[in-house]
Amino acid sequence: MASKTQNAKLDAKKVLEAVENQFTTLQILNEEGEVVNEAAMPDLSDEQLQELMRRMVYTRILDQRSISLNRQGRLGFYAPTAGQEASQLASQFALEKEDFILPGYRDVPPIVWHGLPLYQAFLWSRGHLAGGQIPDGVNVAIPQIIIGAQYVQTAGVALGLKKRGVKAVALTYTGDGGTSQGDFYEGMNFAGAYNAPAIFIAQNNRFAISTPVEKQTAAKTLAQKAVAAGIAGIQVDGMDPLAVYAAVREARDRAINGEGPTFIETLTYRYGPHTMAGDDPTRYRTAELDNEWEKKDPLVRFRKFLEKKGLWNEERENEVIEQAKEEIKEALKQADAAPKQKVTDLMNITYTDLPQNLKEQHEIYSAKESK
Ligand SMILES: Cc1ncc(C[n+]2csc(CCOP(=O)(O)OP(=O)(O)O)c2C)c(N)n1
Ligand SMILES: [Mg+2]
Repeated sequence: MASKTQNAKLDAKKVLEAVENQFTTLQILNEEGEVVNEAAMPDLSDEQLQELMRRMVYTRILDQRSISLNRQGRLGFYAPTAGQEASQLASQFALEKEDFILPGYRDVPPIVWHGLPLYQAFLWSRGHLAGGQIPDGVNVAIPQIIIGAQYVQTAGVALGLKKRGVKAVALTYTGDGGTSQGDFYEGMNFAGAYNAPAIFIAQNNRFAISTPVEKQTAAKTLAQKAVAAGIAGIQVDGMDPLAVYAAVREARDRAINGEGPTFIETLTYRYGPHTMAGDDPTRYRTAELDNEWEKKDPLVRFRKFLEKKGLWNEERENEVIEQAKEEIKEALKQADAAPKQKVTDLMNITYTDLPQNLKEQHEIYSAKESK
């Protein structure tokens, strides 16, 4: 590692400003659904644009249903997603089936759209082991609860893909809070050092539970954290599905061409509480801030964009809503039909050969369970 020498006194402010000024926000669609950056427009067919909108509408309904199912005690852990549809779904949309996704706890929609059956996502929410048994050919991990841990795992998966010569990437999500964790830096640094085909996304929804991002870090952008890892970094408007898609698609192209990992900060917002476990966002967020972000809504701006092109209308949207409700109902039925979880099931899926100390417990539980 060669470095140039310099004798001038360190101008700390100038050094920081030079870095910060590089990280402006990529936007393609403004809040009115107008294209403001034709040059960055991704190459998507009319059908693909409609499909992306369909997924965002569907996922908003899934979020509403999941919240009410949680309140009825029919789902377990749930972290609301409304507001983050462009960030979560346009990023997944830019991937291919052979790519891997390593999600955080809020990123259930991207793994469902990547192939995890919805009923399994419901079982995962309930803490049922069948929720974590990913079908063959579905390249997703179950959502990570430990903040940032998936960044390290992603570096490993990406390196594995590279070593096997597979033209695919590993993509992971964390939040703004996640970028304060050691694992965040370790994962990106490792992937950079090994030039592994990884895409690291930080969905900056401005809060880590109740802690605002300004209190998390002195960095003016999260995107600039890529610099220290020696990898590409970009900040995108996370309420703009086209900007998110373009950034991820380009990151994917670079990664599979051997040009290394990318870190993407998406500027977004969660409209709901942190999780359904009882935090009250009105205690740490103002109504003004909520309103400001609701005006940026990804569904609203994408709908306007598509309507102007004659690619979307109310009827189409209602069809999607009805289909979503129907499929959610079916998935719930399927989740309800899963066999009751047994202690011996947990032992059986964890070990091929039970260790001595568990053999005895296995016998005790088998006897109880067969009654
Ligand atoms: C290592 C670790 N520390 C603390 C927690 C508790 N915790 C759960 S969510 C959360 C906030 C994370 O915020 P952020 O990364 O911004 O993601 P968001 O929930 O906003 O999507 C914390 C601190 C945890 N799960 N893991
Ligand atoms: Mg956050």
